[in-house]
Amino acid sequence: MTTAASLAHAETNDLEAFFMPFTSQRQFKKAPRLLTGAEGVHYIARDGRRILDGSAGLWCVNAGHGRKEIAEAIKAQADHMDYAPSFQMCHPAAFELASRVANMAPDGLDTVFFANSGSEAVDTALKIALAYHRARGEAERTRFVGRERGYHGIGFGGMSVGGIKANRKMFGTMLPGVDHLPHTSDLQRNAFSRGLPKHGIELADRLEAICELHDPSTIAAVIVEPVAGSTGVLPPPEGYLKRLREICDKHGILLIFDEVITGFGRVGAAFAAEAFDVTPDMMTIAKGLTNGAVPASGVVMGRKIYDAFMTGPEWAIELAHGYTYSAHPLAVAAGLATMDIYRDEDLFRRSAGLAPKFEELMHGLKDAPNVIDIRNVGLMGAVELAPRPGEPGKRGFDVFLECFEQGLYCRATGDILAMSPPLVVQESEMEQMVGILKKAIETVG
Ligand code: PXG
Repeated sequence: MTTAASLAHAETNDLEAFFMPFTSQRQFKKAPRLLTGAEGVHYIARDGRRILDGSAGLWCVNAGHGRKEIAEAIKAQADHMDYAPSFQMCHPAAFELASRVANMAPDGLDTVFFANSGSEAVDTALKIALAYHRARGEAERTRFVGRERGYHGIGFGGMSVGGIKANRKMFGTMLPGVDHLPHTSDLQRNAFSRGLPKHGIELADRLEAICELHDPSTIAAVIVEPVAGSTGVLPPPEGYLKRLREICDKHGILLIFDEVITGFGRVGAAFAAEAFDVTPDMMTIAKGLTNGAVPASGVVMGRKIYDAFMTGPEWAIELAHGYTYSAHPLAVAAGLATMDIYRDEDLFRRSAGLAPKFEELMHGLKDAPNVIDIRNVGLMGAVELAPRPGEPGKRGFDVFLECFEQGLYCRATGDILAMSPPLVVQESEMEQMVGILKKAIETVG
């Protein structure tokens, strides 16, 4: 019989069959980093070592690992009803989760479409933008604007509006009609910023230039992460998101915030939209929606978008879009249990309360070797290292490996180390995490 305990101790003797996502396969398979347990802010490695989780998994385990309430909710749902379709049928809890999320979202965002991953949520939001304009008689609005260094997952839509070079260049074909705003990293003017950088609001004005170039009536939507995550934590310059909002409003363009990382407390409020007081027309959400326990994502939008589709005969399908697993019962059960934890433990406020200490700790790395920038907002932070000549990304990868040796899991993106601990982290655990990161940066040199 396979039990959790036997799985935890299973010997893995053939790693070849799994083509791993975003992984250096050959390096990994020579020296695999296998995790077999997780609890609170720790992973347990296969050799029994406790590894601090400095990244909340992949920015998703906001309430910490091993939450019994979530596991029990998933089990109860699986015992009761494993699966229910959400095409022309549904189950009650799906509506409850949609309401809970809508209540948590900024005023005016009150309708949720469910999908399974951030990538699917992004593709869904882009498609809804196109269909919304079309439904209102503005079918010529087909263009999208993303941003350099943006990450919106790896579907064709998300890859195309995304701006991480490495994720695009090996595939060639992209969605047509996409422009990119400049990224907001500015090490000359903003290095070692705490919170939102002072300089760069004018970068939002590039949207006006793109509007002039194509005529704004051809642009369906602008999509940005309120804080760019995967590229190495780029908080928005002061005033930048408001400026984007104004330009979108002026030209009838939908503004989409990709809150896959920033949602559910990561920046000290339910959503970045709330933290920065800018309300988009749509928000994509995933990760923290279920605490990472079951894949789930969604698009949260205003009633005006939903209502635009409610034309035609009542028996007709209003939006020809959806997934077999939209609002999957296990995901919904995990989502509801997760929402309870966020509420009962007041985790978004807790995140805001921890942020100053996190900021102080992260900026304490300033004098470590090769550090050229540190930035942070909420419980997201990054340390940027100077690349080794001719080997961009190698120094960051070496620090990542050294961290793991020393008992910390964090994410490396190029030569940037990103930290996003679970929101249940204790101050002493943040000290340990940043302490290991410091030692690793010093050891690697
Ligand atoms: N949008 C944003 C803003 C994301 O961060 C996605 C969409 C795609 O989500 P899915 O569920 O399709 O992966 C993401 C995902 C990292 C890292 O360490 C970040 C993500 C995924 C894996 C690793 O930077 N973000």
